[in-house]
Amino acid sequence: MAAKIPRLAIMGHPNAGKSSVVATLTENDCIAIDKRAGTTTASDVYPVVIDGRTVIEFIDTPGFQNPNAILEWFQANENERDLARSFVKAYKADPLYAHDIALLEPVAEGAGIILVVDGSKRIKEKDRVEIELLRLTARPRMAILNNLSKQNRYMSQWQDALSKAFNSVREFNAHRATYAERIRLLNALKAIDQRWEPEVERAVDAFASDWERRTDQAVSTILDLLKEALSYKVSETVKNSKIVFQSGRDRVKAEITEAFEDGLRKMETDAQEQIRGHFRHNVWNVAPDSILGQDLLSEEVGQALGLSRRQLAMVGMAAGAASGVTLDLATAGHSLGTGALLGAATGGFLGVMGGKALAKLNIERAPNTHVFTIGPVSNPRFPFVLLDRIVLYCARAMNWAHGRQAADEEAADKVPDQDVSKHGFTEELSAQEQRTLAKFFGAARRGKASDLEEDCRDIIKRILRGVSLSEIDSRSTL
Ligand SMILES: Nc1nc2c(ncn2[C@@H]2O[C@H](COP(=O)(O)OP(=O)(O)OP(=O)(O)O)[C@@H](O)[C@H]2O)c(=O)[nH]1
Ligand SMILES: [Mg+2]
Repeated sequence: MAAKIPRLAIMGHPNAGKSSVVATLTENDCIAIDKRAGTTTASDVYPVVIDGRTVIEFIDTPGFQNPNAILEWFQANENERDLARSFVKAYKADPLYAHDIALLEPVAEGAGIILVVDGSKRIKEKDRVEIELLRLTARPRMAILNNLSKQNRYMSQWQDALSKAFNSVREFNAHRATYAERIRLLNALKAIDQRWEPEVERAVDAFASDWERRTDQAVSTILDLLKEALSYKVSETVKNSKIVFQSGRDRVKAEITEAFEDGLRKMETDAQEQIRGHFRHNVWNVAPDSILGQDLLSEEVGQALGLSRRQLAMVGMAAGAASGVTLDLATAGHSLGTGALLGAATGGFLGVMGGKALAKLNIERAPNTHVFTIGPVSNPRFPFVLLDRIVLYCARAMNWAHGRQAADEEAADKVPDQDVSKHGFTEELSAQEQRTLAKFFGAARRGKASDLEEDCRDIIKRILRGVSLSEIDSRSTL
């Protein structure tokens, strides 16, 4: 017989944040959430499906309509063995209780209960009624304290009241919860009823291995982006008659430069889309001042991310010596390479990062034509910037709770800004790891496979793992 799937009904007052909790736990950002009360009007089952198999189910509900009447009935019938089931049986046909029956039906059939309360508000009589009513169902039950307006004054009162009636009481913020916090909450479900332990354990294991697989997919996406972007070239064959004058040559250079830069931007946005897919985000927004909202090739991004000048010089020398490629770092800032019509010299056609051109432009003579080629990227800073930015994007995708959706970050209860320094992840790596990456980038530029790819995979995976377990600051406010 197939194992029983744990099923939990999410209960609580209108606007307590029930749907937000379901959205975050099931990673479903399409569930209706709104600041107005009464958004959820019917109970809906949200299964978590991993590898085509449902591992746990959450039921989003509109909450009780007549809690006082139900409690009275429960108290009057306290000797019934299963109050939820008896109540449903007694009132199934009564239209007055249609909503409450819909709510209690899954509980009557054995679902556990998660009560969501807003711990920033004072406890009222109707809260006590619901707490007692849920206690009397005798189902496995957990209470989640959501501190919606960041008031700690009532939290300990809530803890006291809830811990008398629930098997477990936990604080959980459906807007800020990370993967690690979700797993901790699921793990705590094991304790609410020993009989559930094996099924919940299976669900938690499935979550963890799914997360591992998605992290691997993200690392592959990142490596593919790096290889594609660093070996990228754009060529255009132009008839000699079109470039007799300088203005004609400038036009071709401008066109090809734009095509090259747009190509890089598109590769980044394609990789971002894949990462959003890996982490199931349909709704997505970033603060306008975020480093993720700015142009990849802008000076701001170039300065905020990547290695420091000193680190870059160190890896440049190591990678250059190993591969026979001179990165010309001694003259950083005014190195323009051979055969190239570049940045400063031609009035800034090519993007410049850290004082160096992004790529070199070559013009080759052919019969009746000239072939203009730009690429691959020669700027030593760019690969680290590209890597940092896609890792940052990934950190955001991994840690952005689905219940937060596109929440208004300017709202009064916005989480206070952290004091984050604007620098990237690669800067924190060891010199050895930075050299490994630099050598891999060097091979990618030459379009060659590198035996360092697996080492780079490990380095990037370690960063992503640290980010998702909050061991590494994910700089989500960047
Ligand atoms: N800041 C913050 N806001 C939250 C949090 N959880 C929910 N909210 C907000 O609270 C409001 C209500 O959230 P819902 O999840 O729709 O609440 P609900 O209990 O399902 O509401 P009904 O379906 O109307 O009963 C929304 O504006 C949410 O964005 C949270 O953890 N932090
Ligand atoms: Mg709702």
